[in-house]
Amino acid sequence: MSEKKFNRTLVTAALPYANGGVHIGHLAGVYVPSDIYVRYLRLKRRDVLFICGSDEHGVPVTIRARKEGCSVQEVVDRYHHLIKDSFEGFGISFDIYSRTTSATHRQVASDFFRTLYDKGEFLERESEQYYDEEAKTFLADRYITGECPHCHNPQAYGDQCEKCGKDLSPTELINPESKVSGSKPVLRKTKHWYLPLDKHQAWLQPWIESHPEWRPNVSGQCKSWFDMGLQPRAVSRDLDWGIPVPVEGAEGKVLYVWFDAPIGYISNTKELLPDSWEKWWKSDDTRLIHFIGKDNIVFHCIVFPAMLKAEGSFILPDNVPSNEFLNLEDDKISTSRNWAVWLHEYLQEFPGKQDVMRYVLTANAPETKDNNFTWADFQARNNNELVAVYGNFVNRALQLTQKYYDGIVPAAGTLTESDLAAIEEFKGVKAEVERLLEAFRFRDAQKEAMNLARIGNKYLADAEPWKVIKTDPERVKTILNLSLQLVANLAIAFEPFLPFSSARLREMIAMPAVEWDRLGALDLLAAGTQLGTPELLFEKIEDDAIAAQLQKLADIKKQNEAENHRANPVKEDIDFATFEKLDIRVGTIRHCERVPKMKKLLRFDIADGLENRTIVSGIAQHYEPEQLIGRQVCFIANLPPRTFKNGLVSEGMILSALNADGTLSVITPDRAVLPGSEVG
Ligand code: B3M
Ligand code: ZN
Repeated sequence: MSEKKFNRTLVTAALPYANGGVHIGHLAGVYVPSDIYVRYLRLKRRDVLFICGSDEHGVPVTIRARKEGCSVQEVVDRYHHLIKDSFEGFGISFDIYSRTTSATHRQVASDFFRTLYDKGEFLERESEQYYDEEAKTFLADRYITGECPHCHNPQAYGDQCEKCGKDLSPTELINPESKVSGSKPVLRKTKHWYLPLDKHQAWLQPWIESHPEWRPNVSGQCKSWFDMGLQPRAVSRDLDWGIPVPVEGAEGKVLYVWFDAPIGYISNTKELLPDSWEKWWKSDDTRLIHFIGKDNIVFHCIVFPAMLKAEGSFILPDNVPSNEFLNLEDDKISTSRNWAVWLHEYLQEFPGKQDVMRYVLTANAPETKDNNFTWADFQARNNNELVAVYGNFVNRALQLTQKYYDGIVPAAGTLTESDLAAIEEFKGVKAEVERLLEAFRFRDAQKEAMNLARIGNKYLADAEPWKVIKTDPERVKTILNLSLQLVANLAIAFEPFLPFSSARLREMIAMPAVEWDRLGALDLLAAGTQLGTPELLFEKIEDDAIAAQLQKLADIKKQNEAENHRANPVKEDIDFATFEKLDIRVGTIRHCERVPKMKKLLRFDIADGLENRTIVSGIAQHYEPEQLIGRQVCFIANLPPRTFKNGLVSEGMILSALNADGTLSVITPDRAVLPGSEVG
């Protein structure tokens, strides 16, 4: 944080596109860290607002509507609610979660554009863009496909080739085609408004350089943009979904989604606080923090600040913490490939386990590099950390108090050296957690909180009150008093990270309020306090729950492969006479057995309507012999006999289809025919 004195903090979290649900990548990258931060600030009694909402304009939602065959309005309505509920389910504590189709936003975004327009902050430029003459519409880059000039993938998009990953512009595509009508698009002149970022570079660059505390991935990306030299950027589009460009002669044009979306932070604040929103956006003593994913860096560090500056009355962000990406089981998370753990599904499949996911995503947060989520790690962190360390300590302390003192907090006597050593160890926790949270180092901060549980666990294991109770019952009172103080500290320390568990724990220890500033205190629970009923704070996650998730992913992978499968190119043509020479027939398998010492081979005794024959086929890895006996198969009848090493002779070849995943299927007539029937 810069030395400036701030009196309030305005925290925004990137507005997710309402073109699908939200998944663990969103949660890990933006919403869990921002929620931890805001919860912490609230606990510190700082003046804070937490703003978010759905991003309901732009091409992504229109593509989704086309895919689902419904109206764009239906799409954004459906996903807005799904996303909102998912966030609520995970305890993401926004002060407002609105949408960019709200009336307030329309007005604010429109006025914002108009102000910049009136101040002469835009360039007007004509350019040539692809137009679909059949559908009578200009085409967004994503609506044009064609051959990639680099790798010759025939299905590249106008903005990117998903096969070779290269960024493209639509005019680079070979044989472009409109996704809307399938027709060949033509170039047409169109006019747009541009934000001259090149003119803004002169102040943007030193401004970002004045923030050495920003994460290196953020400043690094900005630096590479500056090195390339900023270019004017179009802020309008030819599209029929969005906020109309509020100037004369702009029919059919809407604000570019990346122009209107960040203004959503402002309009949602205004919707929440119609009378006092300006204090949050226009006073120097507000600290503005944008939590975003790494693909949004340029928009939040360069484009939006340039817009705010051009408007003239707004503050600029003080920090833009951005995470790298989270992969899922070593593969990039992708909405279109359905490669994700969807939050709404998780909430149903793991009811009451929101904190487990919050914990795992923070423990494994992609703060400095891309990271990987695996279900095995999820299970291990739950079972070995939440259950075995945190839960175990809490449970032992509460159960023993229940057993020895009917759940009433005993008074501590004189502290021993080992008590003092444990106290010494956890003294620094508050300062450390705070330092790390203020520096947006959530992963380390949570580790520090977990350390508190480790200290407690070790203390209890070393002090062994269950043994001492037989020889020195007075001493046990001190041990449990101190343990319970540690338990109460855990409820506070984990409050920003695991709010559901902290609330449950507070109920169990009869500690209604969280006083963050008392974190570290040893008199949080007064002697004589009657505790509530102890329950397990976390439960073990069994192997079958994990196996079910892995199976689900395996099914998705299989489905994707099937959808993307392209068969091998067809072989060179042959003439019909050559084909006619092939004698393909149906035979009935009379007997089938494995060939000793030949792992791959099956030996078939085939009824062929003549003298019957033996065929040896290398399909033993795909079938058990019993599965095949009695079945009919197709075989080539006029190949010369082939002798195997062990002397076996095969009189033909059984036909089968090889699947892309390596599995194999013999070809069977779909109705029984007489053995020897000819296939043609
Ligand atoms: N909707 C992009 C995204 O979901 C975009 C963020 C807008 S933040 C103003 O990644
Ligand atoms: Zn390509």
